[in-house]
Amino acid sequence: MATSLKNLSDYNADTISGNTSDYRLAIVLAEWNKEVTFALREGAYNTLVKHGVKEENVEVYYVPGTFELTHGARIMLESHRFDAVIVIGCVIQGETRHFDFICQGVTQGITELNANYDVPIIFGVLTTDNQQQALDRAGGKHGNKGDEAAYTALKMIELKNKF
Ligand code: DLZ
Repeated sequence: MATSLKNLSDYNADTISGNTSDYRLAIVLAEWNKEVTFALREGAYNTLVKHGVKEENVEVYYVPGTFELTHGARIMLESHRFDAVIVIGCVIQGETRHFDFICQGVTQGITELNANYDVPIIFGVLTTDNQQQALDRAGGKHGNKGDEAAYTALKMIELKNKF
């Protein structure tokens, strides 16, 4: 796999240039596979704060599983209180096709929200074959996907603020 040797959380922090102290973000988090999703939350939260977002301007909300992230994100959008929403989940392949339905459902759901609302929703969802692959991407040898989600959120707010 092309990314297997890469720390996925490498990004150029110098490219963040907006006035991040004013930014307000929601993180919506699935409690399913929480060993992984809580580690992703830490990555996202710490990266936002490291780049100047005020701690009190980052709000974290929980939903039971990744499938509920779409509705959780929609609640955040309808509140009109946030500049970006980060959704965090972890779907691990099991013995049934549930994996496919959850992945398809959340991908489609978040895509539709992104197309129809004014506020960016960042997709911090891991979809892996096993738990080790997920842990490798939640603060392990492949970095922390939560860091990337936070960076992406800042870049998208910055883009929107240019117009
Ligand atoms: C049911 C289910 C299964 C089998 N696997 C996962 C998973 O790997 N990751 C996850 O976040 N959620 C899983 N869920 C729960 C669904 O996301 C959802 O919460 C339930 O289907 C109820 O709508």
